[in-house]
Amino acid sequence: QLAFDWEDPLGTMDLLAEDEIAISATARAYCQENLLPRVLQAYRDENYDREIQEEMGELGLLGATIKGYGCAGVGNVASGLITREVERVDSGYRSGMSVQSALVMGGIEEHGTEEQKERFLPKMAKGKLLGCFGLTEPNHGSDPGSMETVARRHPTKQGVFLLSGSKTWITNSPIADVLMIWAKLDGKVRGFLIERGEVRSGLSTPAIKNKNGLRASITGMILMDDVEVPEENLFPSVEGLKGPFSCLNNARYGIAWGAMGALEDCIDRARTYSLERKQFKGNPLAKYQLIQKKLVDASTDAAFGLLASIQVGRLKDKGMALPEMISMIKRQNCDRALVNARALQEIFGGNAVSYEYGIGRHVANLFVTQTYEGQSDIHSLILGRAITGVQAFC
Ligand code: TGC
Ligand code: FAD
Repeated sequence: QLAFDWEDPLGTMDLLAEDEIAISATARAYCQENLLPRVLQAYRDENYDREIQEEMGELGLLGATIKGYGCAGVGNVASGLITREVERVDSGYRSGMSVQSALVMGGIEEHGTEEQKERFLPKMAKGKLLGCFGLTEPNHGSDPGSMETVARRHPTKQGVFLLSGSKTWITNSPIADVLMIWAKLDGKVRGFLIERGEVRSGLSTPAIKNKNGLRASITGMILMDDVEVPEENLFPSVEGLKGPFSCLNNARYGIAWGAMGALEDCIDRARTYSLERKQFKGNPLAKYQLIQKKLVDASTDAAFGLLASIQVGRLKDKGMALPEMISMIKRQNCDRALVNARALQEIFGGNAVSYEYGIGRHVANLFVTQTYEGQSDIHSLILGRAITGVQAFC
């Protein structure tokens, strides 16, 4: 007997292979049993538990699409399903994982030498080495092409570069072992890997405290004053912004999935609350049409967002996903998740203000997901350029 399933309104399970369903179930069990019980305290204390990366590593969740080097080698839809489950708990946990997996491991896989891959990827896959991705600077966020961080050749030591400049709003930076830094060498953007354990001077990574969103992840700056980096830690072939942007394609794709996980959790929480909370003659809030409409709007956007993510994931597996497609799902899913989460928050009345109900945490987090990896209006301009052929950035 077919029946409408409010948790999967458009029957997306039918589009998934058996192994994808199994991977999603494993990720869900881990996230609900191990991350959910921690998140309230972590969010209150603004604390990121470093062990989470090792737990994820044990389960094969880190760098999951990479083939070899101790990684699981799963498809892009399976990887999206993992991301969705992590962000169902909290965007901050997904952030820590995305930076490790999509940005740093993905960047090394795409641009690194064979020696760099062997040196870093197996330990990163186990969560033993933690990475961060340094692109944004205090004066250049949406426009990283104007970055001021520079690399120059050491005046006396052969095969050594000196990195100077500052990066800000960098997820994982205060605790990262491997810092992927994008800097200009002879005027061209190049990628360098700083190994914290090898640095003798000139590097500091202060945490940025008192955030009002993403409090369960750790964020900081990267301050560099002639930090020595050996030549073997330079990406040898990639030059220009396509270096960092190709890493961002993978991370933006993951965020599109993750935002749907957060929205689905908001729907679940708001639905339960609306059935339990009674106002006016003992009626549950769920009986009122305005409440129902909020739930319907959110469910529809979550279901459509999921379908779009699956489609782009299938194309990605075939090497046919274009950056513009990823911009479209990143922008749409983050925007719709934020708008709907904000509307669902109203269902909780005054209780929405309490940490215990979880909805305010998602709303605050979803503002950040709409902002990082290209703020939504920036993705509008990327898509506007693709549609009209005219660029409107400046
Ligand atoms: P533009 O002229 O458009 O492009 C410069 C070069 O880059 C190439 N390119 C891409 N390559 C691969 N994938 C993409 N998505 C690419 N987009 C551009 C392009 O082909 C060109 O190559 P070439 O060979 O001709 O040099 O560059 P622009 O300076 O005009 O860029 C404008 C714009 C808006 C597209 C870009 O700057 C942008 O996307 N800004 C947003 C910045 C951003 O997303 N920052 C993210 C920082 S990392 C982060 O937020 C991590 S949060 C992680 C977490 O905690 O989860
Ligand atoms: P700005 O570039 O100053 O933009 C401000 C506003 O102006 C935005 O709304 C933007 O859309 C708009 N705007 C800018 N230019 C235009 C234009 N031409 N036309 C119309 N509107 C425009 N970065 C990293 O490199 N690594 C990380 O790990 C990382 N993690 C982060 C974690 C957190 C918690 C946060 C908050 C940010 C993180 N970021 C990271 C930085 C993030 O990518 C940037 O904040 C983002 O790219 C926006 O840059 P900005 O903050 O400088 O804003």
